[in-house]
Amino acid sequence: MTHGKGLEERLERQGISRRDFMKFCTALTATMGLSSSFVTKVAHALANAPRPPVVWLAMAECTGCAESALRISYPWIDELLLDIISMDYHETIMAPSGAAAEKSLHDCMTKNAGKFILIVDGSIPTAQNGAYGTVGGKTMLQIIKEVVPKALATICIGTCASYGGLPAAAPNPTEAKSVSEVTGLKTLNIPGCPPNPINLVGTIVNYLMFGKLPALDDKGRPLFAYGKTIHDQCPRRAHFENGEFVTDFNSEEARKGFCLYQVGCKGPETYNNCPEVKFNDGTSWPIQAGHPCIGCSEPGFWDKFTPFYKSS
Ligand code: FSX
Repeated sequence: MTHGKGLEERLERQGISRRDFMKFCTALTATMGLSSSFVTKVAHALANAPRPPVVWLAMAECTGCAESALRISYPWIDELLLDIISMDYHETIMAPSGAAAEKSLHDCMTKNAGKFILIVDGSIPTAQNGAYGTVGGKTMLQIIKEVVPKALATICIGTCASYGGLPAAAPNPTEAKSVSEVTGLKTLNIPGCPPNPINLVGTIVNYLMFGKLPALDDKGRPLFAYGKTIHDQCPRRAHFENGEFVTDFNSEEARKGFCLYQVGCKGPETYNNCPEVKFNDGTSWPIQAGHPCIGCSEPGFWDKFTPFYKSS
């Protein structure tokens, strides 16, 4: 199914001009690490590519990931996201409920076996045979083991699905684990608590344009978004010498209070593109607002990075 001009017309009806749309495409192209010559191709993919079927499963989490993806950044990014994919199952936003909702999941899996993209947020409780999390009478553990092997690819959105995250923090009474830990299968991970929705859109557009998922690092994260540390991109870096960063926390800038390392900033060990893409329509991000990075997109978050306000 294609929608061509239809997407732009629908956006216009909501007051989003072609200029706004192209501005977003320019930002998205840069986020994806592509040159500006790809802007029109990105716009074309958003407006014309066939919509892949998508199943979105919510496991043990706070719903911050879905809120981040569907509600906050760019007032109309939710429309765009729902326009470029065919969301066949998402418990929070789908109209059917109860048995009809479960039938939608079953029908999508049967009709599109091996062809649908699975998005998962939240980690999987495994204690007591998965009894700490159930949906429609099945444990989350059962659902994940059933659905993941049938998908074309699994995208873990958020640190919980990617690496265990907050539900897996000590003492982890539910024995929460990541999707790849419980299935033994590789996943594409878009960590962050919450993650930035533009990295999900960039991953999907990469698939629409090139027919494959983007290149990943050794932790399953798209390199276009997680290729550099927060520190390397941080406007508060303490000190430069001969073009190279020198960890001099007694520098004038650090003394003025610019660098947040001494109050626990985990920017030097955290990979993410927050400084470039920011949150809330590009308004700000934690370090800009004066708060140290807490390492939320890294494996081992939360335990590995606490106490947050102590430098490691
Ligand atoms: Fe986890 Fe997401 Fe943090 Fe919350 O779905 S990554 S707790 S923002 O909601 O999973």
